[in-house]
Amino acid sequence: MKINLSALSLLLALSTPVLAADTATIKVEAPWARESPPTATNGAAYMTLVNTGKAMDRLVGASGDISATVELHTHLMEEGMMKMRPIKAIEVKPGKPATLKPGGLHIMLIGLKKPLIAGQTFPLRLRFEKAGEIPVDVTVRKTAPEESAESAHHHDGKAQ
Ligand SMILES: [Cu+2]
Repeated sequence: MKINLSALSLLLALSTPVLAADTATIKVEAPWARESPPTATNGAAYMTLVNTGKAMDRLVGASGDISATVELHTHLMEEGMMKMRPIKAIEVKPGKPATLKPGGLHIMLIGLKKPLIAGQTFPLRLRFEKAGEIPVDVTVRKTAPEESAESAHHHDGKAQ
């Protein structure tokens, strides 16, 4: 059987979407923040960072108008207590998504300028060492979004 290689490679080239965003090697999946009570002064944003490139990248900062300050945080066990600590960067390795989620890594929104209301979105700008600045729209939700499709079938009721 003969395969026309040049036709095949042309086909592959055509099937690759040519979008500016695709030149970035970082994909931000499902950015969300939990709804805050009206009195809350702080909030947190969560998401999954996927590195589609070949080299390690690092999230080194975030900014936005939603709060006075935006920091990268993690949770640590200290003297038997879970505590939040600012960190300088979050590593995003190829093939190993970094998951920001409640109780773990998160983007801390300190000094909220307005309450986070479910159904609304707000913009954040993520700053990566290599991929540069990536704008995202963070969706405010009452609960964490459903997990990705491959784990969804494990849930027969509500995802926790
Ligand atoms: Cu925090």
